[in-house]
Amino acid sequence: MKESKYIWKNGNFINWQDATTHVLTHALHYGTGVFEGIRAYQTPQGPAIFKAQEHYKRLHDSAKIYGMTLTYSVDELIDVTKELLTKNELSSGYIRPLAYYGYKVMGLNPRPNPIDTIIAAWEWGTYLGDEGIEKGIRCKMSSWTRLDSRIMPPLAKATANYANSALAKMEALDCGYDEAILLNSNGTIAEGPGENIFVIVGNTIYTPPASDCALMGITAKSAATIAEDLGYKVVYKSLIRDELFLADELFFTGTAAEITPIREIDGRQIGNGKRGPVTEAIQTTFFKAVKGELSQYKNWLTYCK
Ligand code: PPE
Repeated sequence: MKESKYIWKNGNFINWQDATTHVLTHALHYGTGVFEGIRAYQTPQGPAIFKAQEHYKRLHDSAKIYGMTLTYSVDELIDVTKELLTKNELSSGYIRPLAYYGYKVMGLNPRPNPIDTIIAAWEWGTYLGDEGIEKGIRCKMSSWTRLDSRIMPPLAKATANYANSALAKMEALDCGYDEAILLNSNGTIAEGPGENIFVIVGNTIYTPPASDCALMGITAKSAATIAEDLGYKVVYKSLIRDELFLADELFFTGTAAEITPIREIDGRQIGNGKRGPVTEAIQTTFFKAVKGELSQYKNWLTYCK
């Protein structure tokens, strides 16, 4: 990965190499942390953070679900992020805030430990490959089930949840695919290990609701807004695997994945096996919006200066 100069930790900007932690850090053993993934894009007015408010609000929501009280407010975290991008001289990049139980005592109760907060930012290109963004990727239906709220809260972006995602990701890669799609414990479609999924049939676009154990994606919401503005109908409903096979087009959304078409699932071609016209239209608008080229979406961006 491309290292930057500084990482912010508990109020201070420290050198990237010095942002280390004790091996008995609570979160390292028990996954007791909450995090975010945010992108900043290059715009004519300098780097702009995409939906900063929404991402830091979700960090606070994740903490609330886990009974954690964060040290820094949404506004404080946004200010730090602006400063971090500027100090690191990043014109665009990926931002990773993380709040976790640090080092003091071992044992399952995290609360006696301090909560440490960090924000890192670095250059990060396409998540599923430049070719994937244009041509679409190949997915595997995972043998792993997406965690449900009786086991782990799927709406919290908590570090522990990502062991489930990592298992699904590794399985898909080991089987020669680019990415996984997970069912929930009811057997309907949940999402990818780090992406929401959209299913296009004619002029209607379907995506699973929160109750199907999908993270409420911020990119997903943006894609849905764009789709509606382009004249498509967006419907949140439970979906079965068959509906994916029979879709005209499929795409993933995510901060890292942005908008990535899916061209195949388990050996079955989706639609015409390429990025479809609806996906392309949404993608094109999305990339213009994040780069500050469309005034109607300008409130999605927070500039550093
Ligand atoms: N579902 C999951 C499980 C998920 O992790 C993400 C983001 C999404 C949906 C999309 O949400 P949003 O980013 O708000 O549109 N996954 C983050 C982590 C990826 C990683 O590999 O790390 C991300 O995209 O930043």
